[in-house]
This record gives sequence, structure tokens and C-alpha cells, in this order.
Amino acid sequence: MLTIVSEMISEVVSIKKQKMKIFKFFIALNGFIIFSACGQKDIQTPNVIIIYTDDMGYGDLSCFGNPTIHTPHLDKMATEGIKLSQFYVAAPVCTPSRAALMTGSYPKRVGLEKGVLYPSSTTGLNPEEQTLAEILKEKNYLTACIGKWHLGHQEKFLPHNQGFDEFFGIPFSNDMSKKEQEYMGRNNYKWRLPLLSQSDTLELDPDQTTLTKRLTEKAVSFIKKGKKTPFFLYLAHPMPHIPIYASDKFKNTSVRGPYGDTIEEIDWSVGQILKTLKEQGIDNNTLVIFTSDNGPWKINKTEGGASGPLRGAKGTTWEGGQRVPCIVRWPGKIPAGTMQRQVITNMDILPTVASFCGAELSEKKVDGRNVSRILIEVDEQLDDYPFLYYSKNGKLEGIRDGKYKLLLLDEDIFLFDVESDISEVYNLADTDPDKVIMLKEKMKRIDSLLATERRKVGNL
Ligand SMILES: [Ca+2]
Repeated sequence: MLTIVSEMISEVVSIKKQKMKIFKFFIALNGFIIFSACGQKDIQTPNVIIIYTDDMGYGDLSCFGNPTIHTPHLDKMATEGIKLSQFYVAAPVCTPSRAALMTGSYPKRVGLEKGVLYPSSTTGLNPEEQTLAEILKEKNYLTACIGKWHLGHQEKFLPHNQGFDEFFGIPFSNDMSKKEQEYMGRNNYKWRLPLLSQSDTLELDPDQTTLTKRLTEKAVSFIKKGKKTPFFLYLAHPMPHIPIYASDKFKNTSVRGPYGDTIEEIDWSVGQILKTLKEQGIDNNTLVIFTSDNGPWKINKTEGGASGPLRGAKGTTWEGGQRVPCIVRWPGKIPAGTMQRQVITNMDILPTVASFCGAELSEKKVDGRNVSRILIEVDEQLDDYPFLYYSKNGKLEGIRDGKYKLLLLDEDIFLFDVESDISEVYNLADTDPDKVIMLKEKMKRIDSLLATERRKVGNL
């Protein structure tokens, strides 16, 4: 009897074990399916972080040749990703450059090519345009704009009405207030600079020495919150736009002086972002792009940044106005320690990111192109794609086509081979008049087409 009971118990236990085994198998299978699904999902939908500084020059980072400013985090980011040596922004000033980033188009196409917006402006990026944030919202991304917007400060133009779930920052430049203008020795403003959360004013004329740190903290908490779902973080530092500020921790620490302090704090900020990605286990699934909105502002000679070997600065169509440092990092996807030397522009970011994220563009025409291929396969060649230079007020001034650049400034005609003559010193216009004519016609043709396709700026 005991034997029979013992056998029965043993059988029940065995069945239970088998059931447990089957149960465990299904749990494992389920886990595998979930894991696989996540893995697949991860490949298709990386998190995206764009760090966009304000008025930082081509020569302001150690890894782009600065001899005195120390940027260890950005240098490391470059060794873990790809450096773009011929990266252009579509305008030499803030508003149009940001319009190009957000829409993948020339500022002229979206009606925002004529200078920057001011606290008195009633225009902004047309809400009818499809921003990068809106494209990613279609893929259920959690989106945040942290920092400076400058595409319209009226309610309807603010980030939370342009595809961003969250906005924390300033609506226009950090010098656009009476307090800051007086600090800079001027007395021509009546406005104050608001620090906004969505459209609510949290503070007026915030202490700008704390801005980089506060924005970084906001960005870090957004990353932690967004890690379970794909997220898009647009971190647009108001620095190093003049007036420059750094926190007490960085003040008087750089051998380059106050400007170096400011850049080194931004570098610290990048370090915090990358550290957070690692801590949250999402490092391999996050595409990070670091760049600047235009070249350095040489308003007070030494106060602004450096264009490095490039001629000119912010507000000009010389290379120093529009060619800026750019680093892209996505471990495991973009080869580490590489350099892409082909021309890429900030208009390319939208179609490229959309491609990486499997997102669809709308039917609205964009000027940027998907360059994802040459970020992954660095030796692949894309066809030459002419790039037009517009002045800070939206006037057509030049074209880059292959290695040549034609620049028309008032009555002066310049033709440079900007690959061998990076500093635009040797004018070839007289020695190659046929090329001048050809490029002039080409730039006018592209611009005329653009003019006929120009869409309306946003109006109140
Ligand atoms: Ca700027």
C-alpha cells in the first residue's frame, strides 16, 4: 500500500515537475518572444537625442582642433562615434538654422529665412509644417524640447504645439531682455526673458549661470522617464550665445577664459547625458547627435568662439558662419572612431533620423536627404548635392557644388576650392570664369524653384 501511495506521490510530483517544466518552457519562450520583439523593436526605433548648441564654432572643441578648450566628454564621444568634417547648417543665424533642423528644409521653403525672431515678432514656424518631433510622434515617441526654441514665442508656435510633449526652456535668445542688454552695455530693450514650462512662465530673467546645469538635470530626468518607450530629446543649450555664462563650478576654470568655462560646462553636460544612457542600459539603442546652430559670434572680438581654420563667423556665408562641428554616436550601429568627410547638412538630420526610426515623412517636400548609409558605411559615396548659402537676411549668396564654392558678396565674386583651400584664401574666379557662370546659373535655378515652392510662415 505504502509503495502504491509512494508511487502515486512520485507520479504526482513527476507530473507537477513536468508541468513546471512545461510552464517554465513557456515562460522562457514568452520571454524569448518578448526579448526578440524588444530586440527587433529596438533596432527599428532607437531613442534620439539631438544636442544643439548656440553659436559654437567649428574650432571650439578639442576634437576639432581647439588648442586650449578642454572637452574630454565630446572627444570621447567622437572616438565612440563619427565626426562630420563638412557639416553645414542652412543659415548663419539662430531662427532659420533651427527651422531647417526641425523641418529638414531650407528656411526659405518654410518662410523663415529672413533673420531671427524677436520678442516683438508675431510670426513663427507654421504649425502646418511637419517637425521632426511630429514625425516621431507618429511612431509613439515621447518627445521633449529642453532649452532654447526660437521658432516663435507665441502660444501656437511653441514646442508643445509642434510635436513636443514637453517644453522647458527659453522661447528666444538669451540676450533678448532688458536685463541682459544692460549687462552688455546697451539700453535698447523693454522685454524680459521668460523661462517657460509649456507656455507657463516659471521665471523672468532666470539666473543664466544656472541654465546649462538646470537644463541638463531636466534632460537626465526625461531620459530616465522615457527609457521604457522610444524617446526624442531635443536639448538646445542657450549657450555659448553671448552673453555667456557658466556655473560657479566651472567659472574661472578654463585656460581659455569665460568662453572656455561655458564650453567646458556644455562638455560636462554631454558627459552627464552619455553617463545616464549607460546607467539606464539604453546606450546601444540611442542615437546621439551633437552640433551647433551656426558659427561663433564675434560681436566682442574675443568673447565669442573660434571658427578654427575657417574664414568668417556667425552671420556670414563664409565657411565659419555655417560649417560647424558635428559628432554622431550610436554604439554598435555607427562605427566607432570614424570620420565622414562628405558634405552633410542639418537639413539631412530629419530624413536621416526618420529613416533610422522607421518613420514616414509627410508629402511636404524637404531639401535634406537621408544620409544614414554614409554614417554606417563611411566609405560609401553619395552623389554630389549642391548646397545653397543664404545670408542672415535670406539673400541668396552662394553655392557649394562638389569641392567648389561660389560666393557673391555685393560686387565681389569668389570661387574657392574649399577642399584644398579650407580657409577661402585663394580666389579662383578670374582663372575659371566658366565655372563661375555655371555655378551662378545653377544656384539661381535651384533658388528660383525653391521660391516657387515657398510655403507660408506661421502668422498669428
Ligand atoms: Ca545661434
